[in-house]
Amino acid sequence: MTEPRIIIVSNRLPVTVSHAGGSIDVKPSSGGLVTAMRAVVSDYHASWIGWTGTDGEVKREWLAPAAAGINCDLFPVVLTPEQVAKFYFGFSNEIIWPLFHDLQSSCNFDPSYWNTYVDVNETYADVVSEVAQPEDIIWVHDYHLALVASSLRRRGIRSRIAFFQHIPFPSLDIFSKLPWRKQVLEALLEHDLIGFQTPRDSRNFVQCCRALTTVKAARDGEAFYMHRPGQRSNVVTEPIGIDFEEFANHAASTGVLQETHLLRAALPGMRIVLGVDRLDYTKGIPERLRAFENLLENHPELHRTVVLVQIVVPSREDVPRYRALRVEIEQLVSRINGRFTHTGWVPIHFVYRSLERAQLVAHYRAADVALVTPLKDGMNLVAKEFCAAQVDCTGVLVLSEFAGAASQMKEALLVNPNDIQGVAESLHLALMLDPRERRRRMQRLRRTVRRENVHRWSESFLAQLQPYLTNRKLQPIGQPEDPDRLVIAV
Ligand code: ADQ
Repeated sequence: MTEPRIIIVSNRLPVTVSHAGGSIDVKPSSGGLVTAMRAVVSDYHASWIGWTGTDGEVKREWLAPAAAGINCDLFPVVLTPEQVAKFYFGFSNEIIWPLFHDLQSSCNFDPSYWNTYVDVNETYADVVSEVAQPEDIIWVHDYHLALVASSLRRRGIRSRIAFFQHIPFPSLDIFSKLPWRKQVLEALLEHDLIGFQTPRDSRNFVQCCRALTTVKAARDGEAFYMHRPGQRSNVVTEPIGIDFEEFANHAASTGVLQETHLLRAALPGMRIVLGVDRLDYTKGIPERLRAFENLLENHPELHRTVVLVQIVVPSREDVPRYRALRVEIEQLVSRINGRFTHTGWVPIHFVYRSLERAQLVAHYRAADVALVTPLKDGMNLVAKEFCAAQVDCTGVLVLSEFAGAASQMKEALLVNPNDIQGVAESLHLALMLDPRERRRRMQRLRRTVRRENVHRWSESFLAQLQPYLTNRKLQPIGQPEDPDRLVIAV
């Protein structure tokens, strides 16, 4: 029997199309989901369905060179300008994104967003039903597409469907604020397999289902069986990883080593503290800048010896809140630099653009400390990429306890990103840490990141679909023999 094909469905394709001045530009997309999935598509016979980021025309043949490059067929979803406004900028970015990152006061529960969200999920389901064969595995990604599986089920599609949530899943009291909470949960329960980044996210989801739907939940270790007559799904925790070998080998390459020397030579005698983020208010960039300011305030002996290199990749620039964040960051950088700069020493170097992979890896290698302090984050791949690139094991990771990565990366210095003084103290500790202790911590972190890599993540996640028969109305194989053995609790 041939291997089933994996149909990846995500909001964005791994390529972005733009129509600039009458010509067509096709570029790689950025962001954590795309980075991770691009690394694993070649492990499978895969096709990828998603939007290309434009509301203009898209022809499949324009995507062919990119598809050949990642060894995966690409199928574009076409959205109208109104759909982009209400589905992407509206429902996804003004409701789900802030709510699921515990920022409910930032939500705009505009009722017109929901209808467009339903329509656009139907549009994705239209493309899936054209592309997928019954034996294919359909793998839906993230909160933009919570309703695709239920639309496919209504069309009678009985293929195996998995869902992975890259961002956090909030607690019941926060999730309950969503006016369409029941519809979203009911739709998610149409998947055979539902994966989350951390045990806390899985528990939150199950607790919401138990409180707001009629489903019964049974626990077995860290997995949950969700069942009601004629329907069953498994909920699992599967923390996403990175392509460790690719990052580590790249970091050890001559090209990156040269780039690293150039970076260090440009900052002679300096200890380098590094921040790397997509522009987003969940990443805690202003709080981090204030923590660095606090360090300089309380430790004048560090003046002229340490710099913060903050790299920000532009994101969602059409959204006023993101534009305002950029201005806030620029003003803070300028104020702090104005306050502390001496001739020959500028404390904060702010880079606002996407970097080539080699340059990014060189920054990871050159850094003495990575300051990864999101206010809340599903996982955070930057923390893992930094460790993979630390081939000399000389760097220290300071990591927010609210990043999903914190549940795996215990040898980092864990901080509360809202505690400006606490972050400054941990940063000081990181800079002072004895080289042997740095090495010990980094070696352990690298072992974890190597073991829990992105290939293992996708294999292990998809393997949990195996107990299911293609026709999900049949009893799944591998159902626990003695359900009483399971703890019915969350
Ligand atoms: P993101 O919120 O996009 O992902 P993250 O996990 O940090 O966040 O990934 C960002 C990616 O962008 C990294 O791979 C990084 O290398 C890249 N990047 C960042 N700055 C860059 C720059 N200046 N130039 C080039 N590349 C840059 C979402 C969730 C996360 C989750 C991922 C994967 O919000 O919590 O970890 O999905 O599941």
